[in-house]
Amino acid sequence: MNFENIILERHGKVMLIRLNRPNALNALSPDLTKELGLALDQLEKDDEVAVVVLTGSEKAFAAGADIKFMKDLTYMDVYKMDFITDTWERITSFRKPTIAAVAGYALGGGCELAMMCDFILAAESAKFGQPEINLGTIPGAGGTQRLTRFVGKSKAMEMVLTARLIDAQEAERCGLVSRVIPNDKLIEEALATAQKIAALSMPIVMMAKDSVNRSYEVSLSEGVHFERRLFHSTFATEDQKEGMNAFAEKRKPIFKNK
Ligand code: DAK
Repeated sequence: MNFENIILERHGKVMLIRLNRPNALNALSPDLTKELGLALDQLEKDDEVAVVVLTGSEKAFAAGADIKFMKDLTYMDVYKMDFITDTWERITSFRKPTIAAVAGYALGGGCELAMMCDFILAAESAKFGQPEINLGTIPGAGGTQRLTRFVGKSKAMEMVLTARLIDAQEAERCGLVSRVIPNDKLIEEALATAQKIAALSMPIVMMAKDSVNRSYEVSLSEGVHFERRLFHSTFATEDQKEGMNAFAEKRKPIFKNK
């Protein structure tokens, strides 16, 4: 399938998706988010793809939802089209690991999209923010919820109420991103990280992702119970036998995704 607003690059078992609306700083238009959803549908079924890395350009991961598209929409328009829910959130149901590699602006919906990925690697140039308040609206793709869980109430409130942007270092300090990487190494490092995951047992990686994500939805005891059941089930896989036998035999495991 041909896409106009995203570019797909295959790197072995890793698919790099580049958001590609350079003239609008990758503003998330309906066409772009629709293409992203369709691409993820395809990649979910593709056994040759183990991990997805989502990135933008050096100047912008994404500067938010497309303001020029949104500005004249009415309440009935956004309600009837189920604006955002219909396409944007596909990435949150994607079962394989997703890494956001963020350089430049990740604002509004751009920050929200990055937070929907499993983890964020930030270039030194990255700037995160939820500036919707300046436009007379509020975050609509999970910003008030996910940001608060990641960085805590005080910083989330300040960012949402004042539109203050935070840089990569501050984002790392407060737990929004997992690591800060030199600008010229971002994609290389994101791909290397993704390759490391792609070399592991895919079903076990998916269980680990499922279990971490569960912690955001349920109580601690329910979450630990869920984890325990998945942990037990790993012992029904050939890859668990291979992983532990390889350790005992002092060799590298060869996982078969079984
Ligand atoms: N939408 C559309 N176009 C955008 C854009 C955006 N979000 N951000 C930038 N652009 C366009 C600019 O208009 C400009 O286009 P031309 O004028 O050249 O045609 C081009 O990209 C380059 O931008 P600038 O000339 O502004 O570049 P600068 O380097 O000077 O500034 C900037 C970069 C990122 C600081 C600035 O572009 C900026 O402030 N952009 C807007 C950032 C923003 O406010 N993001 C939040 C968007 S709102 C919902 C309703 C709303 C939402 C969600 C849900 N529901 C109804 C449920 C809101 C979500 C959002 O994300």
